[in-house]
Amino acid sequence: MTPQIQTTTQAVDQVFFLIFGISVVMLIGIAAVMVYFTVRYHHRRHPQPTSQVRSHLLLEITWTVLPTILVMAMFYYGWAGYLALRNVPEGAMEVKAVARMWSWTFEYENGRASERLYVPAGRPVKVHLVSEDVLHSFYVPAFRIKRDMVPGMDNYVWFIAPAPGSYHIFCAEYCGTGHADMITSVEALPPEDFTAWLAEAKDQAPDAVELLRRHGCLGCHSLDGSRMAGPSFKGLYGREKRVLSEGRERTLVVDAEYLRRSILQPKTDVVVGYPPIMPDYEGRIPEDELDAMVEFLRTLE
Ligand SMILES: [Cu+2]
Repeated sequence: MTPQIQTTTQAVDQVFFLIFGISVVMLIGIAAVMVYFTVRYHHRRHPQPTSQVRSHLLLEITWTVLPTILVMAMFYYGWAGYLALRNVPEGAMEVKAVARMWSWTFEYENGRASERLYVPAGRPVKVHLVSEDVLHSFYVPAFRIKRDMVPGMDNYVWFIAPAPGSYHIFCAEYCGTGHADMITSVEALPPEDFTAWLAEAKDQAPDAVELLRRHGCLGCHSLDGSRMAGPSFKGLYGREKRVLSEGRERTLVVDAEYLRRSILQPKTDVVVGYPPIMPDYEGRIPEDELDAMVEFLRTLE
């Protein structure tokens, strides 16, 4: 990597402080002149208007040209900063960020997936933004990047984590009940640690819990019986549940067939007391992974 790359943090901060600086000078300057004029030209000192000036060409030009230069400068640096955010440096590592109600999955080029975004420190990372359901927004305050994730639309951000450490990722677009649960992090590792992390577990098949996490199930369903946006997985299998099917309530016993149906078409039989908000997973989960997850849920009775 070239050491001269400007980071997104630098690109945004420079523009921010420029505009902030201009604003402070204007605020203080205008307020000071206003106060001075209020005192200096108070009507008790000047009961009658004394000035006969109708227009003043030089003044008119000055207060037209100066602000124009100022706002054009702000525009120029703002545009340059925007381009810096859109032009990904060469050699960036590519990752796919998948957002859904209400969890994140990060997928790497070698097929590894994780809930947190692991990156090598000091290297540019390009993040492809994919939403599986509604509007979300990928927001990392530490790197000054925030970009909406629109279903069906390709988008991206890039950043460099300057040093190893943990940096917050938020969803910055209100996306429903579990919106506040969409907190995760960028975990920047020293490059050699990252390479080791990426290689590890590459060949071993993900276990069922990992699959549940990867497909976002654990964003709404707990494994320990605690109540989240959806019913807990614990103690589900084999129990009788009151469900709402096409508007009428009925009782059914949770079996493998019901679990399958509730993943693929969750709105068919919704457990009473929970809103029908889970998205359909029809066609989005490979058959063998679905089997593994259902099999695992049966063991949680
Ligand atoms: Cu969201």
